[in-house]
Amino acid sequence: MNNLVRVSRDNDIAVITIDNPPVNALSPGVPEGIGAAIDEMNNDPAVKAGVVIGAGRTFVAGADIKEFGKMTAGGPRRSLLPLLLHIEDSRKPVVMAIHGQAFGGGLELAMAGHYRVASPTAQVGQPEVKLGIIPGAGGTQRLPRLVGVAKAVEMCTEGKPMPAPEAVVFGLVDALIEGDLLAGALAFARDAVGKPAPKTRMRTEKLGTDTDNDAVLAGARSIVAKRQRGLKAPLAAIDAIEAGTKLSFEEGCQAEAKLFTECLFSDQSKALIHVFFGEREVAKIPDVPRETPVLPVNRVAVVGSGTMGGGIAMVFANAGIPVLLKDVGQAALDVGMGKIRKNYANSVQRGRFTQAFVDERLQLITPVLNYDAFSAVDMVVEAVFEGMALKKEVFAELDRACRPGAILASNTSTLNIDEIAGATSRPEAVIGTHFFSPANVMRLLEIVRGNKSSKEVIATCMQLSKKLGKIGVLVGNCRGFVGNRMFGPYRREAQFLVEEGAEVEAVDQALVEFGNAMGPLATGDLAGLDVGWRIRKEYRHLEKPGVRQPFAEDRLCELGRYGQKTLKGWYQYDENRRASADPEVTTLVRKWSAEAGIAQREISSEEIVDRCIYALVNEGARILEEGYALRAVDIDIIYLNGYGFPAYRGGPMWYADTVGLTRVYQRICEFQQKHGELWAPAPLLKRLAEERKTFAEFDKEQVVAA
Ligand code: 3H9
Repeated sequence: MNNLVRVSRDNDIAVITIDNPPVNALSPGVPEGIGAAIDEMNNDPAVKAGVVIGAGRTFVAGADIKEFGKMTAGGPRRSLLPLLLHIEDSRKPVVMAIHGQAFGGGLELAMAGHYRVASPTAQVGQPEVKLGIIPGAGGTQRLPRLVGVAKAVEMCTEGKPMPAPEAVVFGLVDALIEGDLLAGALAFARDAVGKPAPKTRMRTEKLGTDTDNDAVLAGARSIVAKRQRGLKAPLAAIDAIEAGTKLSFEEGCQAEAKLFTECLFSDQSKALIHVFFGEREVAKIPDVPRETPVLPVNRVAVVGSGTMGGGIAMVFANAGIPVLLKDVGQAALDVGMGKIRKNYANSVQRGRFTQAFVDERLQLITPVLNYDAFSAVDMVVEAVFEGMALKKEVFAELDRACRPGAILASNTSTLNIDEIAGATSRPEAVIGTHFFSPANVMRLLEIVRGNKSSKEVIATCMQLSKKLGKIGVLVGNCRGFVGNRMFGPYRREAQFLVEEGAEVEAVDQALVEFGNAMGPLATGDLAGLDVGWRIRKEYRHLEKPGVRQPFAEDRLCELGRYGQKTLKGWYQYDENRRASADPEVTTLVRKWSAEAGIAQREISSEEIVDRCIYALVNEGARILEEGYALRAVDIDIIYLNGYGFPAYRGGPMWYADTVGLTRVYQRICEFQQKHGELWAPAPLLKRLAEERKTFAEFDKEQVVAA
């Protein structure tokens, strides 16, 4: 035994407690401790059965993910399989008592017990696929034996948690324990004494026939190919489960181990593990420590009931927070509320929410036409039309209407938050909360720190983002903040490529094959090409003379081709907004390029990807150096959650690390020679390339410096 696992006695039952905070991961020492505890139980004649339970907030969240990096760097490979066989072969029955989560190796551990009982709020799952791996401790072999092949495939490919009550229905959990879990588990264990203890690996009744399984597995492979395009782990999980249906348990475990190792050593897994820790890292702000006091956010208001405002109101309502939705006229408010109702109705239709849930949420949204009730709210999110004069007017109004201490947030995507804060007498209360469209769906929330935003306001918004189901990333106040500032050069290159001879579809296709959810030109059509056009017109005076600027999109806008909303943009659209290539666009762009003297040439998909993605990386490096993002990983998390960048590539900065910064830098220098100053390499990129370092190493240096 060791201090990570302890054994106590409740009369004739041994209680084996795993105590490895914060989540009882199976770090080195924990499996050894459990093994020793099982031995102690079996060797003690006074003990008749055992209960395994987790201390603290959870059962076991799985293998220690930090250990994977050590393994792939040449460290020892630890297998849990022998321990799990040891538990399953225990002479005395073992009851696994689950609260919180039994995830990954935690569920594999639980399945090796003879019985599983759980608190009603517990969750079980095999989320390994989200880390680019598959269950590696017999999960692909034991799970189908308990829940059947189809459910096991679903759990291992999607990685979603299953609530305990559902786990009972599927036979994964034997009983729910209301009230005290340990007391219930002890009673269950006493009842099991003297009865034959079922070993999961010996069970075959749910394994199904080859014919049934072939159909299930083929169906799952085709779903994965569509929904998890480019990901290797879900397919590997299906292969491992298939092996379990055709081979013995031992052979199935061998097949699983081989596939697990292949996945673990893949770039995809390394990227996804980077994302796992990155999502947690972004919550850490060096000068806003965890213990910073947070302000209460129990009632909020949203100003502006347009698409963004309505979506933001839904986000708060979905989190159970009452929200006032304000607009200037009844007609606008009716349209806004109508859209919210329609969105909710669609969610009910798609089975995402129940009607009762939606009814409750709608009750939480109160449409209002003035600021009268604003004195009672803790936070306001302004989401009016993107214009500085209007924003200032609204903030001056909020300053008058809101109580001291209320947070005044702006959903601006481009404007200067300090200038907005200047319209109030309390700039310390002002902050940017940049939601992404559709706000009720997209996970990203850029939290824009103004010069004077107080630490309490920052800490509150960071914490609130989690409550809202968002991932909050703190960014600095520069034009476009982090996400949109980088998106500019990315979309600029996409346009340049078309102006130089690439087909519109070829540009989008290359980036979709890279793994992006959508190509840059199709994204422009979706968002509305006129949005960027208007902004560019406003900022034209800032463009450096003699530096090449893209023209195709502006010209398309001059022809009224604004994208999907006008059914014409880079593509043409039918009435259902289905896109097809538009030969007119090709003709027009070729003509404009000839007039501008731009030589036409064949462009490879490799060049398309390099130009667009390295444009992101170069701008990202500038942002990092200028301090507008805290770490490279913050930029990655922004791109994965707000811009459809493929998670299995880890984000643009991580991707650049995997390519090698020297190579990225050299390619950028080539582009600079061919295409001019817009491609001047970021000084930080140059330095890291010369020092043969990575952005990940840069992040570590930052942490040390802080
Ligand atoms: C696996 O099991 C493979 C097996 O098949 C065996 C193969 C041999 N390891 O998320 P939180 C840290 S693969 C190490 O903020 P919450 C986390 O980084 C694993 N560390 O809390 C954070 O640290 P910090 C399969 C872990 O309450 C702290 O714990 N399992 C692990 O919002 C708190 O985490 C999974 O993929 C871990 N396994 O959520 C489950 N888990 O404070 C992954 C967490 O320094 N974990 N940490 O930033 C989760 O889904 C959530 O953490 C959980 C709690 C829902 C459990």
